[in-house]
Amino acid sequence: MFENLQEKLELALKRFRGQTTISEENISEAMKEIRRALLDADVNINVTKKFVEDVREKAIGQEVKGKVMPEQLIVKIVHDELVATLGGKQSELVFSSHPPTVILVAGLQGSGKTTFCAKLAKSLRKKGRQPLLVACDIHRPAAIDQLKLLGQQIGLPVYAQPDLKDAVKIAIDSLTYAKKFARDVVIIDTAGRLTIDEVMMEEVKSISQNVKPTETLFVCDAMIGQDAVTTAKAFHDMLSLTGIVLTKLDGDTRGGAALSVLSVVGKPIKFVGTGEKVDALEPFHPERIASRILGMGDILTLVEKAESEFDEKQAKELEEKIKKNQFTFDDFLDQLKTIKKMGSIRDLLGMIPGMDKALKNVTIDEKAFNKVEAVILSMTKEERNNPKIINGSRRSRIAKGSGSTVQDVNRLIKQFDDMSKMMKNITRGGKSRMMQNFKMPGGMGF
Ligand SMILES: Nc1nc2c(ncn2[C@@H]2O[C@H](COP(=O)(O)OP(=O)(O)OP(=O)(O)O)[C@@H](O)[C@H]2O)c(=O)[nH]1
Ligand SMILES: [Mg+2]
Repeated sequence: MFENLQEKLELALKRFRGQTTISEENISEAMKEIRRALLDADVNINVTKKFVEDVREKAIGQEVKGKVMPEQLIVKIVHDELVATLGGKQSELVFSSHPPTVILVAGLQGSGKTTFCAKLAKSLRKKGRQPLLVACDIHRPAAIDQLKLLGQQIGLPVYAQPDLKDAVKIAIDSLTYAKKFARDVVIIDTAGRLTIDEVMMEEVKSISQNVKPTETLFVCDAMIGQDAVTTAKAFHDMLSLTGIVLTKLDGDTRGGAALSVLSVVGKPIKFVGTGEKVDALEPFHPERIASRILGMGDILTLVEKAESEFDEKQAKELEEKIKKNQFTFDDFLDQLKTIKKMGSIRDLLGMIPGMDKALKNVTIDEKAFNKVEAVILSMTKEERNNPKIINGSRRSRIAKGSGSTVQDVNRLIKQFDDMSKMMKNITRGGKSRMMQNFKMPGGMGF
């Protein structure tokens, strides 16, 4: 995420390394580079100007006291400015005191609206809400089916009227349906267009006037950069947005949209999409994103991801098994699946401070887990429960069955062995249960 910006900011800030004071001179040079870094990342020119000015003002006149080095001081100032530019505090979703809460989702074609609706529904359900998805994109032929399929995938209802060519009526009817079936959050997916066009704007405006949404979220493809922000402004003028959703942050985004949107539109980013899967949604925390931009990692998000995927009861059972030395390949397989649900391995590792940079030129085989899975699945139930019986001939059979080599199988069994021992030690050490689970696959070589 934002690798380029990260790299350039780091270079600019490096100027202060080894220096003992902050002077007009070193600030001037560094500010030039920061300015260039931001403009290269496609940050809006006014936002860039303000950013640089604010940092300069705060940095000049700062006394370097005690053990604090100029570099640390300036990194802190830039970090704080990034946090402010990104919105300061996290801006949470607002719920209506008279359910259902209506969330209207709008944006340009292909920005990720439909995917976001499903992601949001899934995450709200996890928090105990009862969402209803509403298919109001009557223009693209397959749009309704796409939402229905996503609904099926996450096990949530989708309200649609495939034969009705009136998005406004569908939206109004969905509210009646929601009340009748006690759905407390209604998420309305609307049609997208290639550019802002009047017919579409009128349609979505009319939906908005009729359903009076609590939240109107504009879904914005972060890959498009600040152009997307200009569109967001046009939508805001028409719909009074309450928040922005930045999607495709997992791609090669330069950061322009993220850093410009608040100042241009005046509305906060509430969520970011970090992948195609329905789990790839994160609440937007300015502080954490700022840390990521500065290569400081984002441990908090990592821990939250782990916590949301690990089931307390399962973890307890697992702990017992580990204590009794009964941890099997089947348990291991379950753990792998949980980790896979958390997202791409590179993204996860990148949240550990310093790792993003360390991994820069390292290729991570995202499919490494699949290979491990294939090997385990080629074992018989007995072998999975009691790895000790896996002798030479069994190993070559497993290798053949999984399309891998005997060395791969040997390595996995060895790693499994080492890991079981390591886990036993950790359990004895009494660390938090969640972190034990989380550490396990770390033993798997990637
Ligand atoms: N990498 C990545 N892809 C995403 C993300 N969100 C959506 N996509 C992909 O972007 C494409 C478009 O997503 P949709 O959800 O259909 O977008 P939409 O805005 O509903 O599109 P229209 O209804 O045609 O206007 C799909 O291939 C999604 O899988 C994301 O956060 N990251
Ligand atoms: Mg759609």
